[in-house]
Amino acid sequence: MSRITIPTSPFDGQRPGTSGLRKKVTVFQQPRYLENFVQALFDVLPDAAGLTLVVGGDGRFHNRVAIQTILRMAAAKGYARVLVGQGGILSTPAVSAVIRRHGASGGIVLSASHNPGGPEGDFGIKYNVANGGPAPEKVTEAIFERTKVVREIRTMDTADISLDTLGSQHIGSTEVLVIDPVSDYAEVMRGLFDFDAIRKLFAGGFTLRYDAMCAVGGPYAKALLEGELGAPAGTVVNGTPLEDFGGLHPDPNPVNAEDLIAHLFAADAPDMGAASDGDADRNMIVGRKFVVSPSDSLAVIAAHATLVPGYRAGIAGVARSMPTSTAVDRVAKALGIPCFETPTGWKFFGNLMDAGKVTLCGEESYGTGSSHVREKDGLWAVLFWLNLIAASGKSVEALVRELWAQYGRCVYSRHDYEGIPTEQADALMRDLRASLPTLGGTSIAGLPVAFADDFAYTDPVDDSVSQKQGVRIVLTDGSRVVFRLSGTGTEGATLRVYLERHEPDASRQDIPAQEALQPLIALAEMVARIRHFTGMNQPTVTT
Ligand code: VG1
Ligand code: CO
Repeated sequence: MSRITIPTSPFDGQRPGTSGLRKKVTVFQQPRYLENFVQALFDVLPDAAGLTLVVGGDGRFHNRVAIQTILRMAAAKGYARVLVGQGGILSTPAVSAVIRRHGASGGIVLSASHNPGGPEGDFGIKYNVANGGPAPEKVTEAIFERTKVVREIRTMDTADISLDTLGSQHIGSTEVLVIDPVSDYAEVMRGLFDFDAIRKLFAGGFTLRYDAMCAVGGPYAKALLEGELGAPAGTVVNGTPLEDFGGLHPDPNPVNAEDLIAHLFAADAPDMGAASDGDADRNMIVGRKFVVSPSDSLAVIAAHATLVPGYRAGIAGVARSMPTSTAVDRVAKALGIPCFETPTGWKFFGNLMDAGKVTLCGEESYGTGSSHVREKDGLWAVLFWLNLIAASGKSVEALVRELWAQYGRCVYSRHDYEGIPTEQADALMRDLRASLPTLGGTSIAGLPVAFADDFAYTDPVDDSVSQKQGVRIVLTDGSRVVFRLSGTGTEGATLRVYLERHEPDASRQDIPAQEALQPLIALAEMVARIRHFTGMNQPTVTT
């Protein structure tokens, strides 16, 4: 059993996107593709002597193969200890919890999150730092630079270890500890929520349907909801992680989780519905015959946080990604706490949480979380809602309607145009950016534009600057249209168009979002010429 060095040459395009490096499984299956990236990562990290690394993934196709490769390389790097989830399984928020609870120096998450899985699907890898959160841009950029010059892979010539047996094994002098994927995470949840109150809620007949979408959220949801909180068996559906997610697209929104929506709109609908994504960091909350927008969910959580034991003392501040609706800003203002606006991607929240500036964060893309870990956390959000319902005695719909009554409704929608040839998407953004200086103060499609810019962010903690984070066109009444290209896709480009309009008039708050947003949809087409550049007459996905 010895260290070996394998010669290699760089692969193009190993730049991490919004959340790690994501490519087709077939790309990752190329000899040395994963190894090069991991070597580049290990090359930019300091010496690993005495340090602990956490490794786990969402169980998708290629997960086990990748984990064995990484374990051997981690041993060659010289880690004292590697903690790996049993079966190679760890949800993204669980990786974050394990890093923090065990004082690890970092962790590797194997997931392409909400992207489809299976041999024809996607795979991904992401590095999290010692605070439990995604590596900041300066680290991901350093890794990318290193991938361009990597020439040798350092590994061990050892057999695979058993990922299914709990306990300690060794690769060289590195201890590999296979851990229960749920227990650390469950302990964090017990410390935050009123489990007794939630138990009483279920005992009193409250019904929930939690759709884990055949992804990694299943074991966590089953253990906590059905195991510990007394929800009846069958509350968690699609609860066994499958390598191809059973062919589902594990992206919890009303389009991909249509089965859940159908159940919540049926005559015998449960009181609440919920779903999580491939790596269980996203969540969708649904009331009986009532869909909750993620931006509203964040605002409701912020407004009532002190009803939950872990947040009883109040929240320090909130943060949202720029395209997320301003609903939470309004709540923050009323609470007298700061609200930060960051670029898209959870990595931008880490500094704010470490500095104690924010407690809660969220994104419009079905991501919500708090400083209990440094990732968004799907089941945490579901438990938060259950705790709020238990403590307030109000339904999902009532809590959202109360928010609208007090602050007005931020009518919101996202239009995705998927699979655009990259050159065409780039041309659209280039033209749009070029037109920005002339838009402020004019009227487009009859709507008065206050300003138009390309969002840039200066991190208030370390002063790092991130440019070109999305084009926004803001009207004089605060309505907005935002354009950006996805940084998580693996095929062509995806254009995301985000639409927001504030509706204070209660009598107009039930107008369907697409109808209420029609003027902004027209404006988006006029300024960006989406049809011209994409050849598409309508979005591929509307949420
Ligand atoms: C998308 C979402 C973003 C989210 C990211 C990772 O990124 O818009 O809000 O943080 O996915 O989520 P993009 O660049 O495709 O818009 V997950 O659950 O896939 O790790
Ligand atoms: Co995810």
